[in-house]
Amino acid sequence: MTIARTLTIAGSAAQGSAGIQADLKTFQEREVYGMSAITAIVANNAKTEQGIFTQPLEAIEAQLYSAFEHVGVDALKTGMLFTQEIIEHVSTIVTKERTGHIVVDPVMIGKMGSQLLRDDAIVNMKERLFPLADIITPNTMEAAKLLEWKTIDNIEAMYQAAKELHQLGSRYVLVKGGALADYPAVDILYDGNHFKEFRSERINTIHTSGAGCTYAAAITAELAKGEEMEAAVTLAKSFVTEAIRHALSFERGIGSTNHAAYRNKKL
Ligand code: PXL
Repeated sequence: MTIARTLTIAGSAAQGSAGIQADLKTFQEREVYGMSAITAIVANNAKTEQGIFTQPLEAIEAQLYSAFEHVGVDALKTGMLFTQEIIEHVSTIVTKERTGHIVVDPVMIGKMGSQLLRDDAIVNMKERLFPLADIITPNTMEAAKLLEWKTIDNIEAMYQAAKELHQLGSRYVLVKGGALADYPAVDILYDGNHFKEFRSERINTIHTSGAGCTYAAAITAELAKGEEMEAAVTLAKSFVTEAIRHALSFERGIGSTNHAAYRNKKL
């Protein structure tokens, strides 16, 4: 039996909702084979002084080669890369391996406030990683930061941002508007010629940890299976909308998106 193969290169989110954990759960739900290369361990905890444990470059490299050499990769996604050195190293290896599809989720700050990308590494992400990407998936905050704009707080600005971000070299740009107040959840996909809007109703919940990771992981899974980009984003948008609609509260602040919700909806 064969199965589409996916790899996430990202941080481990110990509380289980985001990062590697969200990606692997999503891969499983979408029936692709999931692999991981952990760049850092994020374990925010009031009892410890440190919440981020970056992995050595050799450990990241070893994980990447395990995936590429022992299994092969049809599509990969990057999430938390944190430092200039990690971005440079991952970009070099990914270029050499000439992998299938590449989804770059330029995560910068987690829902719990963890810093996931150092400020001095934004330039490396733009210059080294974006040109390799089939799609980049910034939210409005990340898009503004990438473009050095103050804010993006309306849909017209999202269109303009998609246009300008496309010039950084990815095949597609998806600007995600989930954080825009007073609008439905609108995302804008741009391929350099055409725009396409994806809309879903706004769901009133604070339990959205992992939403961005889950969305990008679902896109990665569909691309690995050979779907076209628009179809991949359409499916992924439904997947993440259901994950937010049926989000999990653990009654201790922000809870988790529910990765099993889309499957249950289909039953
Ligand atoms: O949701 C963004 C995110 C990505 N990656 C890791 C995280 C988080 C949020 O907490 O911890 C590792």
